[in-house]
Amino acid sequence: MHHICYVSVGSNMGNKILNCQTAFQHIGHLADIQDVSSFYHTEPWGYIDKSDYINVVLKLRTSITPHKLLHEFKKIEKLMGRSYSRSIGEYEARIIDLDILFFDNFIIDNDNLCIPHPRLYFRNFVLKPLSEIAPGLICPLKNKSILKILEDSSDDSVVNLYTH
Ligand code: PH2
Ligand code: MG
Ligand code: MG
Repeated sequence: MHHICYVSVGSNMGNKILNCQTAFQHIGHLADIQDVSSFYHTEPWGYIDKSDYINVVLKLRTSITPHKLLHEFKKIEKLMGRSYSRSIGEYEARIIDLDILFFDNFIIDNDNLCIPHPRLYFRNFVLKPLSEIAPGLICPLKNKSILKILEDSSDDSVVNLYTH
């Protein structure tokens, strides 16, 4: 049984593009990477005075379960040197962050895993790259397309196509 999954990849430390590309290689061992959005240079969302991010969204085809995928993503984040010292409610700089956005049309609401990702509706850094590769994808919770969610979002944080 195969599943289609959308993943947000972000980095705001070190060589951000290279960090994302390294993550793609690791993810490629778990899933078929079927599509990759452009890289976006994004304003830090949810905090002030932090480094800008590079963000990108992937479309995956995989036979593993959402919980297993989450577990594997945490392993990749650790392997790549991410530290987790943040206090609750605060974001810290990260080498790599891998977040599951959608997994087929599953709706999961556990302590450690929530799909669709609960904050995607408020984040241009997710909605812009996602709308590039999946504008017509319907969110199973909102019953709206990604394009419509982007149009309806009031986030005004800056998200630009990355150019060298
Ligand atoms: N991730 C966060 C918090 N803020 N801002 C941007 N621009 N990109 C991110 O990936 C990001 C963020 C929490 O994971
Ligand atoms: Mg995140
Ligand atoms: Mg995360």
